[in-house]
Amino acid sequence: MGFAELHLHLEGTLEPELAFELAERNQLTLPWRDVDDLRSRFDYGCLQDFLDIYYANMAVLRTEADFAELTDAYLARAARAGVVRAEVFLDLQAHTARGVPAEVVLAGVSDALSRSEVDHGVSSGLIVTFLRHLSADDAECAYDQALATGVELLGIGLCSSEVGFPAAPFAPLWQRARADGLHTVAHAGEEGGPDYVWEALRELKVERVDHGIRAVEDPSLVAHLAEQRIPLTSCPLSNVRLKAVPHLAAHPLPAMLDAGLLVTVNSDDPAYFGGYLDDNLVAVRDQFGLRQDQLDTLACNSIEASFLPAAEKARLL
Ligand code: ES4
Ligand code: ZN
Repeated sequence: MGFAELHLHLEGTLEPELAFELAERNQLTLPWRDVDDLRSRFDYGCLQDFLDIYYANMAVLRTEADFAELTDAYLARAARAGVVRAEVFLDLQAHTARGVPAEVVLAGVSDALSRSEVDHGVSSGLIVTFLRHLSADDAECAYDQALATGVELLGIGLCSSEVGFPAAPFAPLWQRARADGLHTVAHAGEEGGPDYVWEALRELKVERVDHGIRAVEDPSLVAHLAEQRIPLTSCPLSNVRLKAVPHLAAHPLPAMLDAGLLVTVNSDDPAYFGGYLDDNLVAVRDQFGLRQDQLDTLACNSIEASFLPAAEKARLL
């Protein structure tokens, strides 16, 4: 059975080799000597350490072709990982803020996504993610720009620095997107505790929670998530690299499965965290000795948690 990848930042699929190739093509200088120097920095103390490098590397993405190439490279790799459905995140504001127009970004990404079913056998959808360290006004403005391009969106999401940046100010935008017929998600409970997950559910009324691993610290939240079948898109290798967990053995994935949560495995920023969806699955299978029926549950969960229409889900299950 195939997997749906539901927590994947397109910018986080920028492999060092492609970053240097694009830098040369666009006559830009990256702040690293070479590919090895960049890779040597992939040992982060926390989420912010990673985000600093992630935003710096994005500077090389300038043209429609750059965005299409990045997206297509991910889809090709995802297909090899067993992905049949990809609902991908795009940090639009990180590009418009440095002068790349929304039309350029979205034209490149949507061009690659529109070919993905035929070229790679991967059905796809695009979720524009807003940066929670910027204002809600900035997010509204980016949403307007995205809609103005006419590119079809599957949903909106919230990401970037979590702790100290409340989600509540974004509630009007989430309400607006829902009224526009879009799906809504948000990162919560990665570095922040269970309160951040409650806030995403109560204030933003999200359909899915990205990460959400710290929900396990609050039994009443676990009960609510299980009862409502609200999906949690966990990213084990990401959590290890960003020190959200001290080591893989301490990851709550088995506890989440045992609690009957609709948990999925995803790769987050695979170029930065040591692997794609298949690498994440192998890591948790080997660490926890997951049985085939548990791996099947993860695959079924991912399809169920996707935003595909019911008939499409039934076809893939
Ligand atoms: C992210 Cl791991 C993670 N957390 C929050 N925001 C992000 N953007 C890209 N990766
Ligand atoms: Zn993420």
